[in-house]
Formats: sequence, C-alpha cells, structure tokens
Amino acid sequence: MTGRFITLEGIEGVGKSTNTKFVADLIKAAGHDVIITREPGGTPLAERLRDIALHHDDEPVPATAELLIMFAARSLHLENLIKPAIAAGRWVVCDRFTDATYAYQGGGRGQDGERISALERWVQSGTQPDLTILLDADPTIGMTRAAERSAADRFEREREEFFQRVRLTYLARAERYTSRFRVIDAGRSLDRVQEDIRNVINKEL
Ligand code: Z5A
Repeated sequence: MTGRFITLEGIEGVGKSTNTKFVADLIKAAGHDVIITREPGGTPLAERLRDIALHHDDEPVPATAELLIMFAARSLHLENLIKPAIAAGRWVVCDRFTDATYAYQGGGRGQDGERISALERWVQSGTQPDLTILLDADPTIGMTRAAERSAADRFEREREEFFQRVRLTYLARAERYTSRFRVIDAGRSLDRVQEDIRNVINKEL
C-alpha cells in the first residue's frame, strides 16, 4: 500500500498553515496514517536551509542562489522524509512544494521557467503531488492577515505587485494542471473555506 501526497499552496496569509492541519485531521479521522510537513524545510537540514532563505539579512541572496536553496532543501525533504513516508503507506500533507518555486522564484523574481523545470526534473525524478489545494485570495487580504500575526520575513517585506505576480502564476498553473489542482476562494470566512476543503478531501478519501 502506498500513501498519498497532498500540497497546499497560495500567497502569504491565505491560510495554508491553518488548513494543512485541518486537512491532516480529516485524513486521520478517516483512519489513515498522516504526517504534516512544510517547504522549505521538513527535515533538520532542510530547516537550516529555510532559515538561510528566509532570515539572512547580513548578505544578499541572489535570485539564482535562492532558487538553488529551494531545490537543495527539496531534495533533502523528498529523499529523507516524503518518499519514505509515502512508500510506508503514510499520507503526506505539505505546506508548499514546487508550485511555490514557479510562483515565487519564477513569477515573483522573474527566474526562467525552463531553468525551474530542469531542476524539478532532476531533483524530483517524476515525484509530483497527487492533489494540490490552491488557496486563492487577493494579496491585500493575505498581507493584512500575515502582518497581524508575526514580524515580516524576507519574502513578506516584498511589495503588493510581487504578490500579484505570484498569485497570477499560481492561477496559471492551476489552469494548466487541472487534474491535480483544486482552487478555493480563501478570501471568505474560515468556515466557508474549510467546508470546501472538506468536500475536496472527502472525494480524495
Ligand atoms: N518559498 C519560495 O519562495 N519558494 C519555494 O519554493 C517555497 C517557499 C517552497 C515560506 O514562508 C516562504 O518561502 C514563503 C514563500 C517562500 N514566503 N512568503 N510569503 P511560509 O511557509 O511561512 O509561508 P507564508 O505564506 O509566509 O505563511 P503564512 O504567513 O504563515 O501564511 P499561511 O500559512 O497561508 O496562513 P496561516 O498562518 O494559516 O494564517 C494566517 C492568519 O490568518 C492566521 O492568524 C489565521 O488564523 C488567519 N486566517 C486563516 N484563514 C483565514 C480566513 N479564511 N479568514 C480569516 N482569517 C484567517
């Protein structure tokens, strides 16, 4: 028996962390073994790379270095956590994955999509999420929610136009990969959002 791989995506503050836990609880209640993880991060070394990507203000991080850090962390995460868990029959619910790289490093920072695809093929060797829930909302909503919650990291200090580009890249990917993506309007109340998520997960179960 193999497990399944579910990712949650979206711009900052749309409710990914909140709903990653919600999704995992639904799966657990249905009797499956489930783990929650996140990107960048998910293993001790990958979490150290996350810290470099998000919090190092003492030295500039060029866009190419940022892209490679994301995939270095992803390689550790895939080989040391995600693939073994799925092979053992566990369900993996992950807060962000490679769609975030297309959205942030591609759409946001303007890195070449072909370069990202080449790294994706190399690092993932065909591993893709079975299901991706895209929580979609206008950046002003997410930025307000995130600002109320904690101090800004390197990404969160970006301007609204950056997040508009990120959002549009996510939506373009959802249109392109319709069998994997489910887009949910995350600008509504948490109850309404979770009602839709429950329907999506029930179908998956
Ligand atoms: N990144 C990248 O550049 N490339 C990559 O390949 C990857 C990542 C994998 C990781 O930060 C950063 O890494 C990210 C992109 C980059 N940077 N940004 N921006 P992260 O994982 O911490 O991502 P984040 O988007 O900054 O997380 P967040 O700010 O914690 O947002 P969230 O997880 O989507 O939201 P939340 O914590 O669940 O909710 C935020 C608040 O809103 C909280 O108080 C909730 O209670 C509230 N909330 C949630 N939903 C609702 C609704 N529906 N109504 C009202 N209030 C709500």
